[in-house]
Amino acid sequence: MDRILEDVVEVRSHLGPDDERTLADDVLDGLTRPLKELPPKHFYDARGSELFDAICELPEYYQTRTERSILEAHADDIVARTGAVELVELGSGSATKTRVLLDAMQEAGTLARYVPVDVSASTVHAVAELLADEYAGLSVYGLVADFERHLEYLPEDVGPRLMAFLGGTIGNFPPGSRRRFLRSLGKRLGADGYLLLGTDLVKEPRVIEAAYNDSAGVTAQFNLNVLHVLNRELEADFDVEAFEHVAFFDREREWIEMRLRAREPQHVRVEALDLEVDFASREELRTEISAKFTRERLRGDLAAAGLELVELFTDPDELFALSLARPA
Ligand code: AVJ
Repeated sequence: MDRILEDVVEVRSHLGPDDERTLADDVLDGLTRPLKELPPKHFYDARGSELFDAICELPEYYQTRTERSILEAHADDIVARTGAVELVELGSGSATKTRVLLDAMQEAGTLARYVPVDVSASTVHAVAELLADEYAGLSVYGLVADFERHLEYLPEDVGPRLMAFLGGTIGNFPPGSRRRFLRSLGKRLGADGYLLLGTDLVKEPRVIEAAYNDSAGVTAQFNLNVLHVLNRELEADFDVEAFEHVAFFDREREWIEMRLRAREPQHVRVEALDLEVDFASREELRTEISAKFTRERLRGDLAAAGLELVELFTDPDELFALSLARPA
């Protein structure tokens, strides 16, 4: 690292030995239920993150590029309204969208600090150094942490905070924990902070389903990759080829479900857990829900979390939304 950067970049890690247990606990809980289930966060090993990046480039997967276009159109407005001096970004990942906001803050002359939060230490270090180098005078406080459990480690705000939770990842939370999580974000906004929340919107099911059943089969690989994660991390012996990718829009709940369906009966051993799991023919394992929102649902969820919807930005086709909210 540059000598100069050492003064402006600080990275703290709050992941401990307990965090390795979450995969084991999730697998033990999830695979012994009558309706088998795994939380989507285990998709993202190195290969899974690569596959997700590839998904974002797919013609059918409109979310990423639409969210970016909304940000580009409204970043100045967002910065002007919030007076934000710092950007806290949950699940920072690759910094393309981050730059749009940081550019607007720099132009407004308010940019002071960037706080990326991610479970991947290498991601946080890389993005911290890159951006501290790119933006003169920017101080970076990186947090290697699980934003579902470690928000208490966020530093005190240094002025009006903009907390960004982009990409539509809030859709992975089932309705109850979604509201609980939003409430926990609200508590970390500081005195005059705002939340910037990205959500996919309800639309024609055909369009939504195509985004999770792409013709190149990348989403299928992404879904199946979680079985490779279990094979490697927990010494399981899933025959990955024996499962197929399933994704459909549940019209009543207004969410996408991704599942892995056993093509024929399967017996799986998870060595590290001393666990044996059986799948009947065509039995499904749910691997993700991805909720789609209406304005009413957004307003309702935010209100239930003690937040007031200040402005909702969307694209001309109303595919995706960026909500700006503050404590009510
Ligand atoms: C990262 C949770 C927003 O739900 O669209 C993409 C993950 N899953 N394709 C989404 C995902 C299948 C994505 N999120």
